[in-house]
Parts: sequence; C-alpha cells; structure tokens
Amino acid sequence: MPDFAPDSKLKFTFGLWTVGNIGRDPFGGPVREAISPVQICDLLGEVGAYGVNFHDNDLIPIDATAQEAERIKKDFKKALKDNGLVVPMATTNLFSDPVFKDGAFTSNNARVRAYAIQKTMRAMDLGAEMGAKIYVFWGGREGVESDATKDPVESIKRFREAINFLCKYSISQRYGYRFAFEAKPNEPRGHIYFAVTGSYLAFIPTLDHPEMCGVNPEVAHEHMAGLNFVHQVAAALEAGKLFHIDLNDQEFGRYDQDFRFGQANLKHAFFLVKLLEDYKYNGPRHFDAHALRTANYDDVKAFARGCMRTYMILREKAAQWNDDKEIQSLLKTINQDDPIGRVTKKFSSANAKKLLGAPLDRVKLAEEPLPYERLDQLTMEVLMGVR
Ligand code: DIG
Ligand code: MN
Ligand code: MN
Repeated sequence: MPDFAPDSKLKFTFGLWTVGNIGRDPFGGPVREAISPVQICDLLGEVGAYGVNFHDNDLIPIDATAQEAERIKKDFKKALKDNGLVVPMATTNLFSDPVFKDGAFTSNNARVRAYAIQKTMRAMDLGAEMGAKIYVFWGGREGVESDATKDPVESIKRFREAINFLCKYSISQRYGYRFAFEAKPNEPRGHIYFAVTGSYLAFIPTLDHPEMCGVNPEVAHEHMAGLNFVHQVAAALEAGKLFHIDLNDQEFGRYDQDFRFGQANLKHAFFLVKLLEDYKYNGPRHFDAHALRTANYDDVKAFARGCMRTYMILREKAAQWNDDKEIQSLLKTINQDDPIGRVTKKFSSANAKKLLGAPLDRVKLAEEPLPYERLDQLTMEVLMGVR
C-alpha cells in the first residue's frame, strides 16, 4: 500500500489564512490563538506542503509601520527557506477593511475604487518580492444586497477598468503575473458579481490583456451555486484558462463551509482529481479550506494532512479506474466511433450531402446499450476499495 505522502510535483499549497484560521464564525468568536506567519510556515513545513499563499494583510497588518513590515518580511523569507516552502500565489484583501463595505473595484465611490487599485498594486509588489507568479482576484465585496444601489452594467465596466490598469502595472513592473479570477455567488454580499467561473470565462476576452488572465475556480463556491464543479473546471481547462484552483469541500445548499478536501462529496472529489490528473494540470493545488471550529492545532495539522492525503489517495483511485479492464471495456461499448461521425469535423457541400443522405435509423440508435448502472457501480466499488 503506498504511503500517500504529499508529492511536491503536485504543488500542494495552503494560504496563511487557512491553517491560520482561528475559528471565528458569525455566531462565535475565536477558538484558537492566532499564530504568526512564521509559525504557519513551520506548521506547513511539518505537514509537507509545497508552498504557502497570502493576502497582503495576512502577512503585513494593514496598519503596520514600514519598520514592522520590513521585519515581518525578513522573518517570513527566513521561514520559507527553513521550511523549503515557495509562494506560488498572492492576492489582496479587498474585503475585510470597512472601507470596502460596499465593494472595492465596483464601489460607488471613485476614491474607494482608486484606493482598492492602489492597495492591489502594493500587494502585487509584495507578492512579486516573495516570488509569486499567480495573482488571484476574489471580489468578495463586489456586489449588492439591493440592485437599487448599483448599476450591474456599470459595475462590470468598473471591474474591467481596474483589471486593465493592473494588467498594465504588472507588465510595466515586469512581474510576469498571470491573473486568476475567483468567482463566488454570494457571501459576504447578498449577490456577488461574476457569480460563477463561467462568468469570468465570458469576461476575460473583453479585457485589454486576456492572454494573462485566467480563472481560479473553488469547489465550495460552485457548489453554493448548485453546479457540478468538475464541469466548471473542465470548461476552464478546455479554454486554457485554468491558472490556479482552490480545493476544499462543501455541502450543497449551505453557507461557504471551506471543508477539508473530499470531506463532504467524495465522488465529486474523485472525478475532479481524475480530471486534473488525466489532463496533466500543472498548476498549484491550493487548499483554500480551514479546520472545523472544534479543532485544536493538532487537529489543524490533521486537517492539512487530510487535504493532501485524500488527494493522493484519489489520484491512486483514478489510475486504478483508468487501468480497470472491465471499466475500459464498458467505455469502448459506450463510445461508438463511425466514419459518419467524422463528416461533421469540417463543413463542405460534399460532407453536407453525405450527412443528409446518411441512413441514420433513430429507432435502432435508441436501442444501443448504455450500461451506465454497471459502469457507475464499478466506479463506486473502486472508490469503496473492493476492486
Ligand atoms: C475565498 O475563497 C478567497 C479568498 O480566501 C482569497 O482571496 C482567495 C484565494 O484563494 N479565495
Ligand atoms: Mn470559500
Ligand atoms: Mn478561495
């Protein structure tokens, strides 16, 4: 039996805010004492993570002096080195401070919008200093509770203006960032703009620099919208826009739970891992999740180990599924090839004529076998460990 230890080739990362989460929720205060970025790096080093990500203010408090900031950065760089951690991704906190209570890039106040872009530029500087090459934008406050307050078309234009400006900033500074947009349908706002990953896939082509922009889908967020996460990721992969991914888990129809990867929907997690592995996704696998409020720091380490271990186990199961003779023979039965299927690959009047004249008998076609019950049962038996 393999030991399912984390493999650095899979680039497992955690945000400072994930294992550093102190357990606050809307109905209760902290249950764990706060630990420093250095202590978080030590914890991630101990559990075998590849890297760590941060929002600007996870690392440097918004009211830190320049001297304090320099010391924090120095200590953090040493902790990265001591623990063999890299920083693949950075992002900006545009959602905690009261100034963003009605949005950042989409705020109705031009000075707030300008401050949000200024804050992001400084956070991009910080991320670049730590080696980040992916910059995530999660617009947690970009939305409304009442559509009386903002014009949704104007809000899209404001968001585009900010991103176009920041793309050019990254280019002018030679940071080499790739921007990854992260969707969420609601929470903390009643309705968040760009609610699902598909919203951003439609938005990216309208930007001045679409080539440097992609998406960062999160399991919990698409589940909150009642969507099949694997299909959203497949759309991003197929478009060459899966620049980053936030792995966690989430019961459907619940607030954002940010559960340990695989905790709630093992079958969905299996097909996600299979998709990423089958298509050789080469980006970071970021566990944007946190331990249960009941956890102490020993259990926080179990949470972090569990995220990575579940991924490694499901990766093994995906390889087993791909090698399973009975499953593969069923797939052959199901996927019927035929010369007629190639006629529509390229339109021509000859192909149109051929297709119009093809003897396609709908009654016979409807009788073709589709042993999906057998196929799905075998899949479940791979997952349940009896094959
Ligand atoms: C929430 O899912 C968001 C924020 O934690 C952060 O901006 C982003 C980075 O993964 N995910
Ligand atoms: Mn989330
Ligand atoms: Mn996230």
